[in-house]
Amino acid sequence: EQTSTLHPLTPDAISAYDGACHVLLDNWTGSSTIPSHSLYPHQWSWDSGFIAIGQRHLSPLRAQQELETLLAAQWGDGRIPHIVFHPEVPLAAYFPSPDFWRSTTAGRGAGAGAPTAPETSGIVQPPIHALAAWLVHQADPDTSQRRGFLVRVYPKLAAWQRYLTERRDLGGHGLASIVHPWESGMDNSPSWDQPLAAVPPAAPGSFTRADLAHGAPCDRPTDLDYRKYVRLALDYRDHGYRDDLAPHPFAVEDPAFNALLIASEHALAEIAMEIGEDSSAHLVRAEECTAALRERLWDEDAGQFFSFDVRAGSRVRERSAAGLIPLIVPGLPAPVARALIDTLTGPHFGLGDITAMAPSYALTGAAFDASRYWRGPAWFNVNWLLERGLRRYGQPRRAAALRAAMLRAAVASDFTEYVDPYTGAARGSRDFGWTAALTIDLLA
Ligand code: 9WN
Repeated sequence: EQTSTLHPLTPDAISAYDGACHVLLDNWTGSSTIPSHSLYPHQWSWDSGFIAIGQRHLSPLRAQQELETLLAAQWGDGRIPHIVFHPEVPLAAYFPSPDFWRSTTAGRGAGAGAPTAPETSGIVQPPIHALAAWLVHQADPDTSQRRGFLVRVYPKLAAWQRYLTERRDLGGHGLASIVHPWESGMDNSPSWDQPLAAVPPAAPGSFTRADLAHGAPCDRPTDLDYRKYVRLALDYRDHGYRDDLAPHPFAVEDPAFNALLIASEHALAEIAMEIGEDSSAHLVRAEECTAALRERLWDEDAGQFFSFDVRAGSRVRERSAAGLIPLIVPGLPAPVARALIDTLTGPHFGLGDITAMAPSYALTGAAFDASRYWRGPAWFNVNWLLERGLRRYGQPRRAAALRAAMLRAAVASDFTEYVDPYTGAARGSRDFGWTAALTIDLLA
């Protein structure tokens, strides 16, 4: 295993690096990394992408294994499940557990090609994986080549992206739809309130939440949110997770999900070139998706992207930070990039002025709540993406300030899951995987 060279470090940076390494070592299970020992004791899909991006500086081999373990649970139709369950963890430790998803039970996941092992969920999360694989390769090309890393993961990543651009194009305009709020990774974002309004909640008391044993109720989604999450997941499960059969009462085109899809399509093109495959189809798809993103989700008056509710046929005019994440997409027209940066640094998100890290939802939004999960708190993965976007679109000073703020907040909060955007106070679980991993990436 090779450790990559880091920039000269100040004492603060050394302590940040040291603390983050401990979290990653402690959360490593032998083949992948859990987000948290308390709240999330299994492997999560987009967490593993962010974790691999940080882990590549510490152990490129483990970073490769992180992604390989996730991809070993890929379904026949190409989907990467949002959770890969560890068999030795008691069922009661996390809800919904494998007996809820029933991916390996005949007639449930089988129609969509779920593997016979391991147990997984049946929904997905944002497609950061090809981008992560490319960054992991670049950290140590020798180990990657020796292990045939890119050659092995490329067809799987290509099938994953194809699943999203083909089977999940539910709106028919060239964007992938999410069919469950958990698929966005931003579970209780106010952007899902409208599309969820007509979803009938599951009966109260028909399931037991495990999260409230570890998290403060005011930091977590509400019971009503959970009852709707359960209803949607059960309906999908009972249609064998088949996108051609499931009614998908919740179908939303999310700008962050699609921005990561585009960034990953560009990464796939790089990977294809590196291993001598044809990259042109990836570049064409990236361009088509970028055009669709702009046509369908860009709102010039608001200066940001909004989600599109496919069932209602209308935009959801909620200012989520998801609508700024397209800043990671290459080739945005200058006025679009400029407007996104203005929105990020203006009164709605307040970056660099009111807030040190961007909130997950506008400070000015009617649903803003500084504590409740994706309805206001600042998250490290979102801010890591924004930091990349600021650098991409010519804002190195703003990017450096955000980087410094993230490092301070990560260390002061013991690598917490999310923070109050006004005070930086820690929220959610501590020693959180991607917070530690992205700290290491920012220091590298
Ligand atoms: C449901 C693991 C995951 C993250 C998500 C975050 C949270 C799960 C939950 O934890 O979601 O998937 O139980 O709340 O919202 O982004 O991937 O860290």
